[in-house]
Amino acid sequence: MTIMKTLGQFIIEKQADFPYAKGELSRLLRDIGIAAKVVNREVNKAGLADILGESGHVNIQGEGQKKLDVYADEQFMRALSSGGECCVFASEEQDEAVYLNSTVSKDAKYIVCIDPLDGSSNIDVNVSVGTIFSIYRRKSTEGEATLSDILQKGIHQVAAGYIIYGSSTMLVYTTGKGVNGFTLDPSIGEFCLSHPNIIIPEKGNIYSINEGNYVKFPQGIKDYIKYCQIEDVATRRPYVSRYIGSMVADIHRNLLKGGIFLYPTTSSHPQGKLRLLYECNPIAFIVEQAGGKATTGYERILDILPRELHQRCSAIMGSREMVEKVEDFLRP
Ligand code: P6P
Repeated sequence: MTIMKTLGQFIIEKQADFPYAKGELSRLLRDIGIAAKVVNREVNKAGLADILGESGHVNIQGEGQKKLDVYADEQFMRALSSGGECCVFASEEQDEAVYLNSTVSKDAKYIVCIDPLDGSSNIDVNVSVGTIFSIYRRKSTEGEATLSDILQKGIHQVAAGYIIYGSSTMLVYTTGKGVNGFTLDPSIGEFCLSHPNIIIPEKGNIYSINEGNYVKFPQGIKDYIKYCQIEDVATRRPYVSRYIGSMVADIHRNLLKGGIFLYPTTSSHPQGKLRLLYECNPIAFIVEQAGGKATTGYERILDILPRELHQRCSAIMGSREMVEKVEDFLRP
């Protein structure tokens, strides 16, 4: 009989990996897990409740905010501000970072960058969506945290993860010692360890890219797409094209099966479309911890020093050999 291990039990067990840990990060991860269960409940009944559709607001990205976007943002901010371990909450849905200086959070050491509901354009058509989060320790040691505490390189993340609200709801995270996946068991309301020590296959035959942008891609990306489509038995080509348009879903599939996810620069998004702090950095940390590679096509994503909160970057992430092949095509 397999021993069931809940997220909470796992977090506490792994806390021993950090000798000086006093439980703050464990409590922070627990708070995220709680908010994820609340969001999951609403996502699962979205079709029934009056929670579909547009909220009528537009976020800083100029994107129409869905009602569930706003709801998810509120739930994570509420859980983190009441949990007392988070001093700054930087969200895709908030123009500016939220500095949680309440009495509960006055000694908080952690910063959370989050995309509360990624892929939200898919919500109304019942396609998987996700939450992506990234956790840093503040660098400053006194006074209130500042923007420079948030704008840290991805290599300084202490933890990162995503929740995928799909055919089942899973929470996948890393604290820098491997990647583990937990599936929500609705009958007991607990995330249970279902995918221990996730390793992405070195090679894969799935490529995920929005080929509708073909004419806007750099030539090297166009050449790589054609490479994927050429028949070659030895390299299992032509590859399989799979693109959901929900980053968490595309990444999760490629993480388990092997493959590559590409959101390169385009003529309409010369910096790339995806956001560095709460999409690319956390996913890059997970992909690298699972043995894969995550670059912009030219440099390691985790080495980028952010200049601004909602900075964008291009993303080529997945099975190491596949990412390196794209880099070859992009090399002058
Ligand atoms: P496109 C969703 O809006 C998102 O941020 C990611 O989840 C997804 O991978 C990407 O944008 C899809 O963008 O331009 O292909 O629709």
